[in-house]
Amino acid sequence: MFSTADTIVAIATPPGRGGIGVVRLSGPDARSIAGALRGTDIPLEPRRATFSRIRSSDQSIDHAVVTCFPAPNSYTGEDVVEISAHGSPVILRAIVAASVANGARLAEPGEFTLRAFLNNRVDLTQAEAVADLIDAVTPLQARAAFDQLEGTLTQRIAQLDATLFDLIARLEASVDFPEEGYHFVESDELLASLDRLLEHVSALLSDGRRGRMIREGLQIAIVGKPNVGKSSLFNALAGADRAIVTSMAGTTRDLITEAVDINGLRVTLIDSAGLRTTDDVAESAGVGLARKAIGVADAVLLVVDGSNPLDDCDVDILRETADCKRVVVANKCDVREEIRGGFLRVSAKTGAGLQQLRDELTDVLDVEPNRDQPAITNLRHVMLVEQAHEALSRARTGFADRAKSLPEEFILADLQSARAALEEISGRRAPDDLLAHIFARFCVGK
Ligand SMILES: Nc1nc2c(ncn2[C@@H]2O[C@H](COP(=O)(O)OP(=O)(O)O)[C@@H](O)[C@H]2O)c(=O)[nH]1
Ligand SMILES: [Mg+2]
Repeated sequence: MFSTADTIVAIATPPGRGGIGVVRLSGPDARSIAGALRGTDIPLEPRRATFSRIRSSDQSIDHAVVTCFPAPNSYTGEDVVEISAHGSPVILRAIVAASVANGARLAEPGEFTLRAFLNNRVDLTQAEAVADLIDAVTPLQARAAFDQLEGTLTQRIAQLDATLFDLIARLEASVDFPEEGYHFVESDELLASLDRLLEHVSALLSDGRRGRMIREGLQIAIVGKPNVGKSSLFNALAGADRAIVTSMAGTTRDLITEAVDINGLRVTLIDSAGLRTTDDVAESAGVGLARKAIGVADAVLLVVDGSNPLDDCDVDILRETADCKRVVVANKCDVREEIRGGFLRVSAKTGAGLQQLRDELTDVLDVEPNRDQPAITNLRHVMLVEQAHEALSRARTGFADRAKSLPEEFILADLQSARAALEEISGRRAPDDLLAHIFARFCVGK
């Protein structure tokens, strides 16, 4: 389905104007097309930035720096030429058009990285990491994506795969030479190996929750009774006046969301209507939405008014959210202190206590990543590792019950399907429609 026979071209830098804009060519004709654009037969020296005048058939377009990366030592594994011109969309489009006139084809989204994958420059998890790295909004997201790009997950999966491969080979030998019994694989040893594998796979999964929170971000609902300063805190954490703040109770009705960076985590804050019983139809709909937000959020930021004693309404909400991951803050600590007890004291007005609040939020979310352990950040990977885990557990149960003379072929089949799941992660077995789906997420030029 995917052809790498032709030469593709795209603008690699983001839309808009900048000091430099880059047009990238990849494929067998990249160098000759670059020659046509430069109007010379003198070949580009590998990896040497060369100042060139770029022209279309009828006119000069720009002065540019052209660099050639011959196959296989390039991003895609093919001949690649990068043309760094002035960053004007008009100029960059003209260079792309001139490339097409000389035989290139416009690249599809993600096609450069797809070619890197097809040419074995990267595996599928690394290709996915490129998209994540480009999409990263917080430094922590960028770090997790970069770790994956460096191949930490690739290596880990490869280790598991190698162990499985060895087990399967020995078990197959036993099946093929039944008179030898389990000569090639002692049953205790096989059970022990399976247990070790299961342990490693479980460890990957347990870190998957953290990894996904880093990559996908998470949601925190700000709740409390009316007028305690939820919207003010929302604005303070967002660093912008997004929600309306008034001294009137019941101002906020819709859910207002804003993506913010909390200690490197990408968090969507949800401001909601104050939880109280009310006859106002719109406000009561807002209260319903607030309750839903509590239900879906990864954590709750419960706000009480620190300048007034707790009342029944506060106590109800404290009880209602008792089972949630939550941080309770006593806001308006700039006024006076009425509430004692374990609440964190903050002021949306002065900013007091806000950094401590961010720290407590990241603590309850418990996502601090473990550097020594590759984090699975991607739902596709999580699901496949889960599949592998299930298949391994089945194999283990089957093997432990061998007294009931379950044929080895059954165990083998389970081990094979565990292996198939792992290989789909790395892309060693990846159907074309899966690849198309993954690379469609990229933007053009990547
Ligand atoms: N002194 C003081 N007033 C605050 C603070 N936070 C909010 N307020 C005031 O409390 C009132 C209600 O704030 P708002 O954010 O709309 O509360 P919400 O109904 O919980 O969203 C407004 O008059 C705010 O100016 C604070 O930290 N200190
Ligand atoms: Mg409000």
